[in-house]
Amino acid sequence: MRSVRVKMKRKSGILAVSLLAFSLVAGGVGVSANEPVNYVQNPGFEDSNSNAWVFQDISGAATINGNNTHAGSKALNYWLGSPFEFTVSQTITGLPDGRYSVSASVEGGGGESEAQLFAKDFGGAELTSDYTNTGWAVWSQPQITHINVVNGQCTIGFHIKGNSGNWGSMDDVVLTRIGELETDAVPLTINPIEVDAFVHDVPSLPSVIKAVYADDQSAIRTPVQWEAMDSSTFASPGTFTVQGSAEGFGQPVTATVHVTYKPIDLNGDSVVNALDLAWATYALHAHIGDAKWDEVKAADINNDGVIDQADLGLIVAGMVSAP
Ligand SMILES: [Ca+2]
Ligand SMILES: [Ca+2]
Ligand SMILES: [Ca+2]
Repeated sequence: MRSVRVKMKRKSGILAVSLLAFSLVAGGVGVSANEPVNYVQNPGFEDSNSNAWVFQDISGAATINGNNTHAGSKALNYWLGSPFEFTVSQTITGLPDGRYSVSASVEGGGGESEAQLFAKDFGGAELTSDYTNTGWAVWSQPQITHINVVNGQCTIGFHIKGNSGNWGSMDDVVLTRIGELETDAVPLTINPIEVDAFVHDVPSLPSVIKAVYADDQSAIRTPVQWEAMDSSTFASPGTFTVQGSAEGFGQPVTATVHVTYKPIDLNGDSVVNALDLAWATYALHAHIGDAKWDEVKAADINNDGVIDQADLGLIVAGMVSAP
């Protein structure tokens, strides 16, 4: 009897502390006591009939069920035997202005084209934490900590673009207020932008670039305008750089373009030899506009619209230098 009484006392003590934390935040003081408020509804997916989470999932890959839970008896799980894409999100309103953090526990087999925790619609550019699952029950905690809420709301969720057979799960989503709005600019790093192009083809530069926060590795994506490229810069093999300006960045961004001839292994057997030369010789004198051009254009190694001695010469050069 005594132990029961002690337990009840302790429980009511915890309740009192969390109510205090809630009333302080709700009152606009912005100070949380020991237990920060988690603003997410149904954060551990324990209620599978909850309307709190909105599914945009045409393929039906995602479900709340009892597989692979991080805590409790349910989690958000996904699997499909064909390529799929879905978003599961929740819009939270009534948030006091301030800086917030969102995190979740995730695991899975990996291999997705995209696996993201995201935060958006809070008055700033969408933020993502792009994560990689590394195995069954190997839980990791992606986190986004630069959510500066200025409009009283935030939409958080997961976006998964999966390949056939990909699977994973998410659980224990936490959105907490971690401080006042950030006033100082936080440095962002733009990952090197590398672009490959064949000679004479206009290099395809990205229209949006990704910039990453050093501390939590979360990222924003922002449109970029590139300076015009003179066609002479990609008329021969080599490397050159292009400058661009990205929204919200004081300094220019740089893309490095690697220009190469087209592959000389024409029959795709990983060896450059007389068979490839014969292939190109068969197509000799063909030029752009010919009926069979699409069929033979791979032999236009220097990509100038005609198959001639220059292309044969490049293949021979590759044969000579082959091990
Ligand atoms: Ca759970
Ligand atoms: Ca070959
Ligand atoms: Ca050519």
